[in-house]
Amino acid sequence: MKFQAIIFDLDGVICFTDEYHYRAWKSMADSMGIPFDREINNRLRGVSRMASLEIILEKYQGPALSQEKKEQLARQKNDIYRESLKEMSTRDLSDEVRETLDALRAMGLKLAIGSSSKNTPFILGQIGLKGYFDAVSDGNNITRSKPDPEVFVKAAQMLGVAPEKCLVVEDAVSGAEAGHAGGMKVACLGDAALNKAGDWNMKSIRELVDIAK
Ligand code: B16
Ligand code: MG
Repeated sequence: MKFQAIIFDLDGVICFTDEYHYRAWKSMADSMGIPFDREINNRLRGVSRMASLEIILEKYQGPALSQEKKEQLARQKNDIYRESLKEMSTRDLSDEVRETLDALRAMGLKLAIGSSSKNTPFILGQIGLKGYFDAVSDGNNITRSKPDPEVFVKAAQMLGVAPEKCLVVEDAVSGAEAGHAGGMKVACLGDAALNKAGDWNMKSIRELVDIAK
């Protein structure tokens, strides 16, 4: 087999919390009168909370904002986002994702999460995947966000697998760049696949079973 491990992004790959991120940022931006649309939102995929805020503030035209105010705006967004997460359940894990994960595991592959999100443990609990992965590397154990490879390099280290034996699965162009920067091959879905950012650009996550053979 080409790979020993698969490292999955979370938002936009395992579950579709990306829509909740969009709505929460939209609500924060509207409250500040900042123009924000889905095109700008695509630039936030895989990017950390504070770096996402800076991208949104590119369109802000009012008086300079203190660091404290910025942290308050990020908190405001996260509070709205967490309310949406509370509504999530095992129904938010699709059959195709669950069946693909189980098929890959049955092939003997190690499976990990590599997400920029600090909410990763909460989300995994909500969708019934707490304790499922062999390693979880997320926004709580990194200092540099995607496109820096840190989150994936740490996941590979936790698994004890060399980067060239890891396949990263991503929906964000920044995440695909992070995987490549870490010396890994990348299979893309969604926005990153449309932008042909991966070594494989998939229509369905089920394609991983053939890619990993
Ligand atoms: P949080 P991923 C990323 O998760 C999201 O794509 C990105 O939109 C978000 O800003 C980032 O997590 C941080 O999330 O505010 O929950 O810490 O795609 O890397 O799984
Ligand atoms: Mg993502």
